[in-house]
Amino acid sequence: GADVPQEQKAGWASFIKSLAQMTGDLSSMTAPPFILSPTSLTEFPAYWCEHPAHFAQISEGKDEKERMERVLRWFISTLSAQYTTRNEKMGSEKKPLNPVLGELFYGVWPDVDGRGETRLIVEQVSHHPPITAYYIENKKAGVRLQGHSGQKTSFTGTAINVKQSGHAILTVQPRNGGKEEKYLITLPKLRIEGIVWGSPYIELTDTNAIQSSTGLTAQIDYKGKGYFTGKSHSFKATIATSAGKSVSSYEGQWVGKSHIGGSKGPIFLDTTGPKEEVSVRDVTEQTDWESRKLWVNVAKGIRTGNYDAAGKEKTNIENEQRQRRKDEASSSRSWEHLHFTHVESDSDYQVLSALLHDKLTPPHEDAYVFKPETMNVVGRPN
Ligand code: 0T9
Repeated sequence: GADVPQEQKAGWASFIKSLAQMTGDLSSMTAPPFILSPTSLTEFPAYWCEHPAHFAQISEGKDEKERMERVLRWFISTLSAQYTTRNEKMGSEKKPLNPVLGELFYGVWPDVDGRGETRLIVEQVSHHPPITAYYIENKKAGVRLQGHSGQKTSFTGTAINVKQSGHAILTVQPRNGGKEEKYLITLPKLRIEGIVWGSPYIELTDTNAIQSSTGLTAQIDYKGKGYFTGKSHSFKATIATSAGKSVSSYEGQWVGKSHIGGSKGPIFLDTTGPKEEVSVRDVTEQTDWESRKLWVNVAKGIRTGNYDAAGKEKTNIENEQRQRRKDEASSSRSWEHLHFTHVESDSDYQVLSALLHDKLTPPHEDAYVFKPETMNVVGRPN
């Protein structure tokens, strides 16, 4: 534990011990203060759009192939935000705040250079296990993303393996007037390394896929140090037809440059440039269920090192939630989602996963379908 503060070394050691007993969901485990983040998991879907121009430009692709390539470019461009932001901003991966059921997060990327405004709506749709549903839309560009995200974690003794559950569906209305296209995005696996030292970071492993309704498939393979390039955070991707014929390939680092064809080919993407963080209304203007308002005192405690205060505030929130669940049970009412409707089997997923020919992908998955009529609803009555 070289990176663990002296007075928290014992706490870190016992946290690592308890990881060995963990059964799939470590979100509710207590961890030593130095590893706590003041940010809730409901904020994470914003990482899908820190390159809003790549998102908007998907629909400008002139044909199916070009649009698939743009989907892949946007997808790869999201990875450094999703998986390395905490290391960049806070020195290591940190344990996010575990959202409460019904927690909300709203954001926007403003219209710049006529690309259109992009809006983000997030709702915590399950607390145990934690599941976050999100909807991102750029109406003008004709591009929208709907998805949900959960995690199953296991401890190897030195690393945490995270299998992501859920999927996302990207819907694209081509600007040239072509037929609407859908893309199923499956999610990569991750490994949290550096646990023993107390400086965790994420490496992506295995593969994920993007399956288009046009028949084209992109497959992305991830490798860390020492495989394709000797560099960490590397990937190779191929786009293939439904007959399995390769159309194009890409390789490089998802935290840096990647190339078309081979490692010496033309630049496909350079993610080292600036990311556009989502704009969020000031806490003083937020409603009670919005993430930053809900957690404001806990976050303040964590930021200022006042962990006792943070702990007390967190307990208050948890007690209030427990009481709500009790009240619901005794009045036989159940919690209702504000922005999403739960469906047992996602019909888009069903169609697209059948095209994917991926034996590892189950034929059915549930989903949280965004209710378009709630697009302008901000917050719920208390
Ligand atoms: C969806 C993303 C996800 C959420 C986070 C595993 C993790 C919770 C889920 C998968 C986003 O699109 C992408 C990025 C980071 C993922 C988190 C990293 C992490 O450590 C947490 C888990 C629950 C922990 O807090 C582990 C405990 C900790 C001591 C290690 C830092």
